[in-house]
Amino acid sequence: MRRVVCPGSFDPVTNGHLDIISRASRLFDEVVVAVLINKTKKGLFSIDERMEMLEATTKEYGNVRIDKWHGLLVDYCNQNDIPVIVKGLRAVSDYEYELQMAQMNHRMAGVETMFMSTNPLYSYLSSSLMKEIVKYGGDVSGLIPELVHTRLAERLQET
Ligand code: COD
Repeated sequence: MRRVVCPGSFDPVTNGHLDIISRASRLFDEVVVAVLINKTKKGLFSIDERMEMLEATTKEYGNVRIDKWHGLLVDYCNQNDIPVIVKGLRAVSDYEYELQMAQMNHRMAGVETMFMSTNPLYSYLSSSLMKEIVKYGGDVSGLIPELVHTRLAERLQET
């Protein structure tokens, strides 16, 4: 079975993430979307909330599983028999850090990283920008799923 992991913060999931996940789901037998827990960075949504939104928005792909992990990604890969990481590249600015991580992950555990170029429709998209725009009532149609928009608007009203 060809299995890959798409790691990230997903706080919250955007159509840019979903584009990468859906393309990976057509290339591999199983895609595991792993929400990486970063205890030093408080997110807007809890890990469980992020996982719930990912479950709902990736259900239609049929071969995507959602999980969470705290620690080194390569340890997750080893424990779950996953030889490949899939990452989305938006711009040259993403490249330098991603290359460094890919090389380190390969050195540590022989895990390969596959980069997918972003869909030009979403190349300027990030979870942080979505939070900022929704906070001030801007238009995010076509950039995040409707259910994420609703949850984001509710959460930002509470804060
Ligand atoms: N288009 C295409 N791809 C996108 C878009 C978009 N619009 N937006 C995001 N992506 C891609 C990102 O490039 C990334 O690949 C993925 O989607 C997740 O994005 P985010 O923003 O949710 O998550 P990040 O960037 O905060 O996640 C960073 C990781 C948690 C993946 C990274 O830090 C990591 O691998 N940490 C694991 C800890 C570890 O092993 N550290 C040692 C590394 S050597």
